Amino acid sequence: MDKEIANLIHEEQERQRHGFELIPSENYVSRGVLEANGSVFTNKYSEGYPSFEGLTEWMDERIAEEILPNRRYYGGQENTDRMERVAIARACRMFGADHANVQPHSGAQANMAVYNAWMEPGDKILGMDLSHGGHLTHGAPVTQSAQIYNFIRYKQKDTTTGEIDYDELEEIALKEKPKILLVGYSAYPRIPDFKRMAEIGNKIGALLMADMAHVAGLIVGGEHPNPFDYGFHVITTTTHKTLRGPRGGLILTKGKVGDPIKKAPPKTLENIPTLIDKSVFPGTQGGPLMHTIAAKAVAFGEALQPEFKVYATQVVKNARILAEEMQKLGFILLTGGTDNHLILADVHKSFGIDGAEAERVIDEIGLSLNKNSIPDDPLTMFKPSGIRLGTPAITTRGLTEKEMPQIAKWLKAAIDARDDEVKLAELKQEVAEMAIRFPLPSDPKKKAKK
Ligand code: DSN
Repeated sequence: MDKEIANLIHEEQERQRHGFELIPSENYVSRGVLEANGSVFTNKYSEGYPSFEGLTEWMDERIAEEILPNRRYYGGQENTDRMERVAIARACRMFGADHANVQPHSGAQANMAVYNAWMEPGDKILGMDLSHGGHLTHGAPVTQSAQIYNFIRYKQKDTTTGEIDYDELEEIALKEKPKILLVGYSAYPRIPDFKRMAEIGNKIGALLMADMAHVAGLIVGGEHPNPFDYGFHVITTTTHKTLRGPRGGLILTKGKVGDPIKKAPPKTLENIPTLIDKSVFPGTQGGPLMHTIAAKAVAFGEALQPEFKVYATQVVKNARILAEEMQKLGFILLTGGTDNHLILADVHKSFGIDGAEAERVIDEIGLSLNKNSIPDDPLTMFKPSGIRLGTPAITTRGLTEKEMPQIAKWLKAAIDARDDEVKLAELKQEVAEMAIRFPLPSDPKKKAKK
């Protein structure tokens, strides 16, 4: 119907098929997720919430699918209600949460909704410094969150190991008494000490918030600690990274579930689920994207299957081996390696090239990754010292430890051939030849010949 856009969709599909995605925050969704995301639920307005009645029973039984009186502002909700309840039930089961809000349009919206639920303008929040791995929405000066709230920072003590300076963090927390202690990062290859963080936060009565956008799928797959096991109160995440769903956000909470339409309850930790529901809608969002929630539900269903555990284990194994192979070829890695799905390399120190140039030449051969600042980067945001890459997407394509040495060799070869267009074209051909042997999970399966 629209040739111009259809052609661009086709070209993007071909780009994805003929290359490999190494951006650690991206993934390839299943056909089921793609179809739900493109479904007629996109036509529906569903401001408000379904009934939360029987919430704990949904976790084990199918009564999530019963039609119950809802808390919506529009009619025609018999299917959206049941679908959103299934999504909530699956989200709670994945993380062992008491409640889930599946409506945030993105991770940024999820974080803003939590801040808005718990803090007043000007209140303090303690999070990781941006250049040490924190995210934009953790108070980068250019964001709205930084204009409203007062962000204070902790850092890594030693960037060769990635160890966080917990003593400094405790000192800052006791002095500043932030309302929220925020753990969770976009460019950090190690696992934080959730127990120590929880102890520090509890000393000052802070809300313990974990932004697990990058590692959510690893938590569900048993390859990363679950902050709820250490007493955290809130987990925010995106749904499209290691969790392998549609682009979107999700908030998981511990506490007592109340009625989001009634007057706001007192700001206590117990009331967090309801405070957050009210903060998502009507606090910070309007109509939820019901087609995206349907696709989230499909992805959550997939993540609850035993195969997803195998996937998460392979993601971590692939990242470890890729990191080792890169080190053999001279890449200097921040923190000396990885414990999760992502790798941060200082290409400036390794090869005298900046991260933007490395991103460009590696892209030219069909491998996508992103330039990234390193802690206290001597270079600029647009031409930083580092590159960031990871294995969630290539593991979905079916790559295992067998293919990791080749990926590392291509990364180094592209950097070496940065001024040699002929060599770069040869490398692109090699990448494409391997990539087409590993179809996208959403590609139609070829029928066996009779
Ligand atoms: N933009 C995401 C990332 O790439 O890490 C974080 O939201």
